[in-house]
Amino acid sequence: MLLIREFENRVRDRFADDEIPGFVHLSQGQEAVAVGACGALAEADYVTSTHRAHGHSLAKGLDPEQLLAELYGKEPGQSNGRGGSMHVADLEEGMLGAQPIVGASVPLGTGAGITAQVTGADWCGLAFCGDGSVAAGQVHEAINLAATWTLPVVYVIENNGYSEGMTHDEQHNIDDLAAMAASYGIPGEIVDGQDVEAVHETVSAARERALSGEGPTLVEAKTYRYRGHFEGDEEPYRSEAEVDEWMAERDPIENYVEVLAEREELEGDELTEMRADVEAVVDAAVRFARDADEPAPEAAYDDIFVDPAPDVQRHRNRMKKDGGVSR
Ligand SMILES: Cc1ncc(C[n+]2csc(CCOP(=O)(O)OP(=O)(O)O)c2C)c(N)n1
Ligand SMILES: [Mg+2]
Repeated sequence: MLLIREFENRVRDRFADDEIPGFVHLSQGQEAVAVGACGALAEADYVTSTHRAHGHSLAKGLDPEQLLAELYGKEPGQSNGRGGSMHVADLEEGMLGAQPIVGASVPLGTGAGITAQVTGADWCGLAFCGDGSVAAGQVHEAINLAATWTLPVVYVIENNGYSEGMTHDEQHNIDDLAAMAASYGIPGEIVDGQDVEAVHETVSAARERALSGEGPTLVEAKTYRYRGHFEGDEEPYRSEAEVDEWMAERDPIENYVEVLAEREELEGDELTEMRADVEAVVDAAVRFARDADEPAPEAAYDDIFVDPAPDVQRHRNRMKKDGGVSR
């Protein structure tokens, strides 16, 4: 959680200084969901993510230097700098991809479940999605399919109370999104998304259920994002007091530090050392990303479909007034 928090502090600052191109969406405040959920997974499991993917990526084990290089659009990034913040993918680490299309992480997670079932694999898929995505049609289709086919998938809704500038009530007619689970005939679990151990426990049980052939679980983690929807968001839809209150009362890191201290599981300088280690890791990541090479201009056409599929071209020709003769 410390690594995610500090990594995103750097992303915030480097973005403000024009070093990171494109858009960035930070997940600060939601670290316990990413860490609790990914910590419950095995290395072989696959996750799918959203436009707010840095925390999920780091928690799944992606290399911070490579991840920051990807955000910088540099060649050593996981997608060779072609993806950036909203398209991070690393198949070796089990990260099937951040999806900027709201809701798209869910059918991708169902797809992982189909693959696992068809191949008889002993891993499962976990799809993160936001509260806003639950209002999208493809999300219901994908969860319904997984429920009907008893696929090994865990769906984790990060309910941070906002979908861009829309509040929960402007978008949903139910208070708890986990209640949707009843319509698919699967368990729906509500968990405190600021409590890393609670998330870990809930997702562990859901994973166990998935792997034992009982099918998917819908987990709703109630959480909060500290930063705007994107960096630069003026946030007219909420008050500073609301943000301050969550930061002061419900911070997942500070609260867990207290829990560990009470249990005497955090001793002496351990926390200070951990913070220093994290600083060193993110400092190195910034240096790495800054110094990394840009992709070569001549590589712009690598990894893309240059020629349209033959069928598409045939249909397009039929639509031309001269029947495509001029081609
Ligand atoms: C299909 C689609 N519609 C709209 C958008 C624009 N958009 C990007 S993020 C977002 C809000 C998503 O809210 P939520 O799912 O709650 O995720 P959060 O941003 O809170 O993490 C919207 C509407 C999009 N990217 N894709
Ligand atoms: Mg949201």
